[in-house]
Amino acid sequence: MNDYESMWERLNLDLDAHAALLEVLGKFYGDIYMSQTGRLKGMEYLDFVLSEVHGLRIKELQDAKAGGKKVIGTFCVFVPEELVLAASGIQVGLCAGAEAGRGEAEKILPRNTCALIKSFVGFKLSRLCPYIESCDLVVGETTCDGKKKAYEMFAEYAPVYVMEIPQMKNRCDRELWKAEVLRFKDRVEEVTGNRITASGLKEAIRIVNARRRALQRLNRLRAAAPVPISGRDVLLINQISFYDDPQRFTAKVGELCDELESRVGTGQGIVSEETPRLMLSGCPMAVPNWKLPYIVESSGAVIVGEESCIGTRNTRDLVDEGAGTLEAMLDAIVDRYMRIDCACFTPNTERLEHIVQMAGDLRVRGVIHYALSFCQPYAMEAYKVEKALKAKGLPVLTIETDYGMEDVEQLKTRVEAFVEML
Ligand code: BJ8
Repeated sequence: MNDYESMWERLNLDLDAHAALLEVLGKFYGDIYMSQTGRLKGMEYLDFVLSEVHGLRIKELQDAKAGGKKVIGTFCVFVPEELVLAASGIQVGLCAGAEAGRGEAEKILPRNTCALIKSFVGFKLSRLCPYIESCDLVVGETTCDGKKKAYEMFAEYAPVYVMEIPQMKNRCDRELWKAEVLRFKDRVEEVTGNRITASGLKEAIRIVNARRRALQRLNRLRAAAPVPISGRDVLLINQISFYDDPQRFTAKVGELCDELESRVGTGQGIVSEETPRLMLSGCPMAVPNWKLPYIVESSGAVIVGEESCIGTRNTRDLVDEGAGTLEAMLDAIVDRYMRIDCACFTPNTERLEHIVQMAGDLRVRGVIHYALSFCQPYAMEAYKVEKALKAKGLPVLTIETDYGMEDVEQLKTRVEAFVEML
């Protein structure tokens, strides 16, 4: 048994099922990522992190825990990482994008539950996720009904804490959200045993903003024509931002952007300038959910933006760094997170405005709206998104799918037909 296997055994993973999962993941990654040509040298770091996603990164978490740090897992970009970092904790994203564990999940969840929820519940019940097993606290949130109710069940298996997320954006909703941020601060302090100070929070805000700025820079550079990096690679970078050490990640993305900048400077692209530019909009694509981007980019188009929580919804807004006192910094955090335009809000007109603006800025020829099957908030909002984009003369393809591979051929036919008519 190698070192990682003994670590996974200590974490009580199902070793055989876990080995099978890693094998499938490796093959999938090879087909979708390593088959690309003209990748940036900077992607080697991301390939390495992904290859060690259940290895070295988990070892780092275990070593940090042995040194007294606490690990806090999340499923939603509403959970303010700044507070966890300010209390010397480590925050990791737990959303899962794989089908493994679905059978176990369906024993306790209705079959008509979205794949993302089934995936995280299935990973826990099947003992497949070393991140969940490393967590001292798992933070849920009252966004969609499916997640809200799933956390009640999840709490039977893991230490769950739920944040209440408002559903509207009136003054009373901001008050509720502020109270929730303060309640979360207390809980983080209790779990970590560390008090959050003004200087600690200032530094945490700086660290998380720096990561957002690095990803914003990446998004600006990828928008060049010809397109200098594939949508798949940018999605992977965004996915890894939820797992990796924030400062190391920011430095590596900075290096990758330097390389990208010189590529853009010399007019080098990964596809010809005539290749139709598309944008994805909708549900988050958690690692290793690469199905749709792969289909799109092997159908003669290139993805230049993701309007999603694993994309610009998570990186667009910064926390105001001008605040000096702890109270003012907490207010700045409250305000920044209230700007998230998740489809769980009503009304949610700012999302439509952002999508139209983004499609214009990125000069896309069309938008693919992506909702996971049984995700009511995003599937319903697709109607308004389509209407807003069509009013600007932009074609939209609406897709509902899950993590299964059964519909790949059917999706490919639809995407190819869409790309052809652009
Ligand atoms: S802020 S998008 S990360 S809630 S796909 S579980 S909505 S039924 S993920 Fe999300 Fe936070 Fe919103 Fe972003 Fe429910 Fe839909 Fe499933 Fe979803």
